[in-house]
Amino acid sequence: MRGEKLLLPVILICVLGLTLPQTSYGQHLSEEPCSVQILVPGLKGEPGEKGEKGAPGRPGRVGPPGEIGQPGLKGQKGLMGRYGKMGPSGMKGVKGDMGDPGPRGPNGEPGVPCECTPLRKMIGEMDILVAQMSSELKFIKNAVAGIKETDSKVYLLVKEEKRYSDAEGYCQTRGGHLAMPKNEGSNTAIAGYISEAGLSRVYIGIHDLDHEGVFTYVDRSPMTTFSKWRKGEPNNAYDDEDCAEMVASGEWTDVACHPTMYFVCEFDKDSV
Ligand SMILES: [Ca+2]
Ligand SMILES: [Ca+2]
Repeated sequence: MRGEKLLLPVILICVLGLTLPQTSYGQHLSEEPCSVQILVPGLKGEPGEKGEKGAPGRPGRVGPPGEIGQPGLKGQKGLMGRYGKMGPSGMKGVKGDMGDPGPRGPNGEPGVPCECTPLRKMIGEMDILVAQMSSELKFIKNAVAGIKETDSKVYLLVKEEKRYSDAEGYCQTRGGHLAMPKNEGSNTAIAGYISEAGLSRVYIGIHDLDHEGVFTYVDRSPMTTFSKWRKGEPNNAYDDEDCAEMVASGEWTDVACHPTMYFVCEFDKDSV
């Protein structure tokens, strides 16, 4: 190979010398005519000295990923971890069954002897007091609902049906009497009370219980100048009429004392 390369340029120089026109180069060639020369490669030279070590080459390309290796052997068991944080409180559970009764406790100290009879009596009196206060409250409610008055008297229509004696007792308990009209003014006031209430009759405080035919007021004060008997009354019908009622017109009638009906109490203004 190396011999052929050397031979070719020598041959070319010879051809040019034959064909080119007259030039300075050609004149020069013409002075040394072309001759055939056989070029033989020389003997192989002695090996040169070893060169210096070259610079390090560039890194090669990254190779393809290797195959997945075999699984390693199982490691040793690790140490116990730390305690975790306390969790949130759970929901309240269902109430459990009642436990067995505990042992009996020691006896208590002896108590104070009970004076029970006075206590029972006191309780009974308090019950009565409560009943009276309830009745008073009802009385006050009635009074607030409507009460009639004159210059000296206050009249209260009691809408509870009672016998004559019970009605008077009711009025006395509250410091009064059944109404005792002793003049036209008071009689008119009571009559108005009856008619306004839409009633037809009420007990008033007049009777002849002590002496038949001799009517007095319920406080035993005598009847003097004023009376308002309806025509034909008092007639002591059936020989059984010793009490008096007032009808809506304001007139009086003697009637039996045992039927129950509404009534009118009167109170002195000074005592109210
Ligand atoms: Ca009579
Ligand atoms: Ca009569």
